[in-house]
Amino acid sequence: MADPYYITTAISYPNGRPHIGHAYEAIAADAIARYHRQAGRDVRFQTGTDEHGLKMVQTARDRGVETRALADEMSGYFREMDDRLNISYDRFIRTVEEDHHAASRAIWEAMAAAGDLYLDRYEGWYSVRDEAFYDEKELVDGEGGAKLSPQGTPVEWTAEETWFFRLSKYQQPLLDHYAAHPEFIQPDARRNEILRFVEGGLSDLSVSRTSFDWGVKVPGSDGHVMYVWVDALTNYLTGVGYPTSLGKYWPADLHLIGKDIVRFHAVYWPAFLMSAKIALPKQVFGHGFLLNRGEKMSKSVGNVTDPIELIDRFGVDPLRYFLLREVSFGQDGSYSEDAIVTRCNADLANNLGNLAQRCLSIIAKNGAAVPEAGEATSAEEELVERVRAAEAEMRSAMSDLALHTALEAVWAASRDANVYFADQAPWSVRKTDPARADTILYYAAEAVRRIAIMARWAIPESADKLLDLLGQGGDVRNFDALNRPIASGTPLPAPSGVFPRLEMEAA
Ligand code: ME8
Repeated sequence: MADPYYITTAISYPNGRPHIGHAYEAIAADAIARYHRQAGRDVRFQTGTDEHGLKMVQTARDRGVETRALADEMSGYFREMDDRLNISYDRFIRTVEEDHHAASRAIWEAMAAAGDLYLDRYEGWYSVRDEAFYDEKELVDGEGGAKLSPQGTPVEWTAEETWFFRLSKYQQPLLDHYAAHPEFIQPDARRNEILRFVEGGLSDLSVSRTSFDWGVKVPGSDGHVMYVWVDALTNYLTGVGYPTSLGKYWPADLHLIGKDIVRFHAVYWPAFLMSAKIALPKQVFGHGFLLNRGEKMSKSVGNVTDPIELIDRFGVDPLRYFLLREVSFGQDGSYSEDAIVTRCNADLANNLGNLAQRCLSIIAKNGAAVPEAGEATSAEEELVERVRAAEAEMRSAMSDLALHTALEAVWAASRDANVYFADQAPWSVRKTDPARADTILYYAAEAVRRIAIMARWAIPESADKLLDLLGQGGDVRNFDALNRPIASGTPLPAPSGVFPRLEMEAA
């Protein structure tokens, strides 16, 4: 039986349409999910939308629509974006779904049974934009003396009767867990922030609201709905069948989220789980933010990028490749039209695409089947060695979630294969030594096959096209197929370009 691997993204607030930051997270999680599938793991991948909370209520009110109607419409756009991006989710969860409400009630009851919930009056600061409570000492001064959250969002004074969760009780258990499992929070910069925060002391957390009713009803407590983060985090359990069972996918291997919501995932969530006596996820990874030409995206600046526009303009795989290759995974990254064009033309069109095109078009004119390989010279041995080394580097980088480093290694092999091809010049060797030319073409085709398999988790559609052109069936596209070389005599279809050159838009 294959080893289970459960990966989740954050579930997005559907109070507006998705932006490129949402696309980035989906792409990164999808790449990791696909990588593990190719490596033979039994992968479960969940994403979705987080539809409760005051932000949804207020946005719907501002737009003059029902909250549910807003959620339905906007959640649909997130799902459409995922489908356009080839996100291979197993479930797209919506927190309005009945099984999710049942799971949320169950974890609530488990926390109550542990004696960790009590009624009291909450008075303090709340940011609707972040859906987060903040201690007075965390607030910063904004323009005109306005108080802002540490994320720079407006806060309002809130006073109401609510249920509290005994978060303070979990300070030491959390610190012990972080110490015993240094990999629990990654990257290290995020881990250090959380350590400092928890070491500073934890106040009990307000976990229900009475001023609105859009959410999961608190069992046995009329007028209370759960604080949106309680139900939102529980989505990870809903997806594996909780409370009926936790199934084979729990504990999750990876919660992939953005750096702004690490506190919820690395402090509140493990505390809820400890209270409910459920095993903790293995890792929370807080990726960086995407910046538009180095600047934070914001509606007021008017630089929020619609991912659908980028897909229409550049294509899905170029966009995926750019984001995965260009951003050092875990850090912030910047995108711009010229950076996308430059990176994709260099690596996709001029490098891998060029090699495949040249090699396959010569083969097409000479029998349209994978040629026979004669004896390898040191040039072939070196090429084989480099491609193998790239595989080892890719695997090692991926075990640290260094997605960009993994792709860098694969593309270094592609560059080496291009150099091999140009040096060996099979088109000219053919005039004097056709058998030697066949050997060169065989090794070049084999290199393209391997590179396509190694790149497939990042650029699935293009890699599959390359593998189609190499006559490879659907059953030989995973990493185990790297151990079996391409067979001479495999008939090949007529070649066609896989990576069109991207053009800059005329100024
Ligand atoms: O936080 N670059 O939802 P959300 C990269 N509902 N990632 C970004 C980004 C950017 N510019 N902007 C946002 C929520 N993100 C909650 C999550 S999970 C149980 C509940 C990331 O729609 C952000 O960090 O505000 C988060 O991981 C995801 O997009 C959804 O953000």
